[in-house]
Amino acid sequence: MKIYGFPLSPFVRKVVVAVKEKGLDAELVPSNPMQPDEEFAAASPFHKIPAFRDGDFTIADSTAIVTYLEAKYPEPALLPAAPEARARAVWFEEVADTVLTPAGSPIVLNRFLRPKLFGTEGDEAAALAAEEALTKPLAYLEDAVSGEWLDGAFSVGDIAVASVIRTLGYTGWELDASAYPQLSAWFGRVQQREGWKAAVEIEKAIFAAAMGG
Ligand SMILES: N[C@@H](CCC(=O)N[C@@H](CS)C(=O)NCC(=O)O)C(=O)O
Repeated sequence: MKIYGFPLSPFVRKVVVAVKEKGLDAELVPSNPMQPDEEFAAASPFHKIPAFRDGDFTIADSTAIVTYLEAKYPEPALLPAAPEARARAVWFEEVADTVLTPAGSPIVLNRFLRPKLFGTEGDEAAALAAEEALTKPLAYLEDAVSGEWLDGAFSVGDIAVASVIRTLGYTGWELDASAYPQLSAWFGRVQQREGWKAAVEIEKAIFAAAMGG
């Protein structure tokens, strides 16, 4: 199996963590959506990361990839069986993908990508506005944490939300434990999972290579 992408992307990390949570192995092939090579482009028609290959089968989009993994390797489950629980796992995945990520992306762009990778100046006002925009979804998630995970059993929802928080961490942004104590404790538990730790090791190796060692 191959995953195409770069692990700064929370969508890419979601897939890498899902693979490791399932005890599988996949090669993470560094792929740049702005400079797509042929192999990556064949798996991702719109050049978005992540994309995925398993033999002759290719698919793009983190949710589609996790859907494939879940169907092919059902255990351990990342989507619970009960209809309500499954819907809520997908809901938290969507909160991560469609609410948290767009709210936080100006922070990543202006405090990390522009100054550290593109060599251009970041717009700090946009980053500060994004910090403000994050407060509503983070407060929602703070109230949502129930028991050990976001909703009953550990699921793709936990992976997706934690993946966004880790991406924001690259910018120096930190989850404020005094404002979000439940969510901070939950994030600590996610980070202790073997699947997460294995994915972090892959991520570190890719970053080290990309940053020149
Ligand atoms: N819904 C997609 C979103 C993927 C996505 O937007 N990835 C970004 C990187 S975080 C990307 O490839 N951007 C480049 C582009 O849109 O051209 C998924 O879940 O995989």
